[in-house]
Amino acid sequence: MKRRKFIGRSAISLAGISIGSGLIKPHLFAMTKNITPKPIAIATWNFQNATKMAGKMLEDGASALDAVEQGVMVEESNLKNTTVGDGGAPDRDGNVTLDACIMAPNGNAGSVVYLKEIAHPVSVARKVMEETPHVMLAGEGALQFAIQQGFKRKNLLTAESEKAWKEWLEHKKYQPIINIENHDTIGMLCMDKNGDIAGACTTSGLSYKMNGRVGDSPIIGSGLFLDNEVGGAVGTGMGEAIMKSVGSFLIVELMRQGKSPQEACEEAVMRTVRKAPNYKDFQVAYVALNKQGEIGSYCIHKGFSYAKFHEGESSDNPSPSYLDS
Ligand code: SD4
Repeated sequence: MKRRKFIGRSAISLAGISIGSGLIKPHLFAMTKNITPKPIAIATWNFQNATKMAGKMLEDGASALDAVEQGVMVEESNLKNTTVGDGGAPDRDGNVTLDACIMAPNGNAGSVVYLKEIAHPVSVARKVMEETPHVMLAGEGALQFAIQQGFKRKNLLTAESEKAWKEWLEHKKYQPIINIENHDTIGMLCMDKNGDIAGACTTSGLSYKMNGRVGDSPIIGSGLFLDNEVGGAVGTGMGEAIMKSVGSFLIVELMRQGKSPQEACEEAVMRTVRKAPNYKDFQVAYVALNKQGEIGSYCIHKGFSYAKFHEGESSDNPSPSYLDS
């Protein structure tokens, strides 16, 4: 190979394509830039109480894993939030069933699906991750495990949720509501002072879903995925659409290939838009964070935003959308 050509190739290699048989990943360059990571917490929707809790913990030196768990627990406890944790809307038969997952910087993951009567499913998911050889526990087994771990049973159906469900029973129209009152499933990503990333996602799923239905939120790769070398992504909206495109995994892999978080979120939403003829009937939204602390978000319908806590400041950040409404 001529010297000039070789130099040309080397330059491309250093820009992140390849050297010899090895692959140089773009993020490795950024990591060598001597950046001091600034802790950051982001979450789907305007859940600023949750990102504030997590962000302040991170500033005090907490790990991303502890911060993300405590952060989403704020919404699991919020009785006014009828799509997460305690007070979540029931399925069409009146059961409140919760889905949640958590991922650690080392790639470990835990998840619970169709969990009843436990107010903090994210903490049960963490126990699955840390105390069992498994990733996911479902239904009765997940409940038994939670009780063994010391979690207390509780009736999660509030009087308000029961009333709304009984009103729904009168017409039984199953229609996903786009941007339910602007608060919804919480998916959170945190980066701590070491630059390590963790994530969590927790929900009661779609209101009045079929008994037994599980959505994207507890599915590693769908509602949440991260790779501590690259970044992370979380999704919210119509879980069926997110699962069919394995949206969060897709975003992380696109970032690994060099796309910005924004470009990666846009591509993931477009996969759904291109494949689902009825995409106008539901919302799908993603928010992503890369290792350099860059954030991206995109959704089908206007109205989605993400909460952020960074350098002592809390904000709500409206997301660009594919449709104007
Ligand atoms: C689900 N993705 O169970 C969740 C619900 C949600 O906006 O995020 N709704 O499908």
